[in-house]
Amino acid sequence: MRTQVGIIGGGPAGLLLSQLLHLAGVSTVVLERRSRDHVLGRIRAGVLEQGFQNLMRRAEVAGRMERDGQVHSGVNIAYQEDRLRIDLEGLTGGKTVMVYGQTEVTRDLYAARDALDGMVIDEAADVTPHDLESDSPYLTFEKDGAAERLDCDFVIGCDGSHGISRTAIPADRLQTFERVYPFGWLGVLSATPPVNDELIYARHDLGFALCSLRGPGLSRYYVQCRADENPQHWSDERFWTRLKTQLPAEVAARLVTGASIEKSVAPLRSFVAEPLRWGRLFLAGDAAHIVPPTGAKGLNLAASDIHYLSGALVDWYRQGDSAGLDSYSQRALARVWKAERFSWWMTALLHRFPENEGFGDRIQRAEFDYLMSSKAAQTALAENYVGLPY
Ligand code: RFL
Ligand code: PHB
Repeated sequence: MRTQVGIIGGGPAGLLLSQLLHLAGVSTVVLERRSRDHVLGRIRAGVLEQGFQNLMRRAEVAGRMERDGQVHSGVNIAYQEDRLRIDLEGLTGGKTVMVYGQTEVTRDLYAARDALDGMVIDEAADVTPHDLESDSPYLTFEKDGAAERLDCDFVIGCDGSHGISRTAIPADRLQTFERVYPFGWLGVLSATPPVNDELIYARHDLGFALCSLRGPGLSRYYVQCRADENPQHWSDERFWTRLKTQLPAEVAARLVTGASIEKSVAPLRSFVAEPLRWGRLFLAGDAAHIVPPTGAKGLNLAASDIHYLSGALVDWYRQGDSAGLDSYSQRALARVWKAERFSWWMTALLHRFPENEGFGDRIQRAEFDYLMSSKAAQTALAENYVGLPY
């Protein structure tokens, strides 16, 4: 097989890139390790920045998002019983976020690739890149037990945090930066009306909690847990009791509980690999960087990487111009590090750090009190939450 751009990973980053390149006349093949049902069964992000929404429009996949997504003009932060609404729209000159699940984004992208006869090969095993330093790299993989080879001009690693593309870069050519947090998030999806029409991020003595949503009858809640927590040890009742305890009383009183549809634990981690290029290999999305979900930035960062990278590849194919490819790593990383900072800051503000009792707790409280009293601090939060410019 031969294509122009070989993409490893059929998550949002890989599918979005494939769709944008296709519309610009560049051929792609996406190799995805899992089955489509598995990919579409993952419950992940829910908050889309305007830059992400614009990319969906450019990719001609925004129809359902425009119809079913909810525009949110504010977000709430609670600290014990105190509550603060951050007026995203008012503080950013009119910017908002869209609540629309990553699962739906991925479904829309798959539908669009299918409609254009895009080549997405699922259950591709043992995907391995070769000759990345040459002008003619290729990928080998196994499909239905048969060995396959895909020749291409470029290989794009969109294979998430546990992918193989990053490991193809020699260790002495890659620098990594990491912070592992001593906790995780236990998430529950339930077919219950959301407790609030806007998100509530809550800090309580017992730890962090988040009330999010997917639609009028579908709620997504999280509570801070141990990083190695087993979700099976959490009955629905145990989860609801913990969540209620950690929310302001007035919110807890309104909480409608019900059977969970999905329950999972996500460890919290910050990670960046530099640079995002080695020869003809480019990394994008979670393959290159991870943020803790507190700032709602992971999926949005994958999208801004794809914005830079798709433009750079199109310039190369249309005009033979390699400037965009040469500056991709530096441009993307500049935005990545700002989102890393914001996600780290939100995480530090809102979680209980086991080693932090005493001084650290007081500093967190002071940070929240400052936020309550300062429009400048709220503006800084709002401008990061809606997404820094591309
Ligand atoms: P993905 O989605 O992980 O997709 C990578 C794909 O690559 C496949 N793959 C391979 N394919 C072939 N060969 C291999 N060797 C492969 N290895 C892996 C995988 O099967 C998969 O299909 O990465 P991508 O596309 O970069 O997208 C990134 C986002 O998924 C991620 O950043 C977000 O989900 C993070 N995130 C959030 N981001 C936001 O912007 N807003 C949010 O509100 C938000 N909330 C969250 C989140 C992540 C969470 N979890 C579970 C970590 C909430 C949670 C709980
Ligand atoms: C979600 O709805 O899953 C969600 C929302 C906001 C976050 C993280 C996750 O910061």
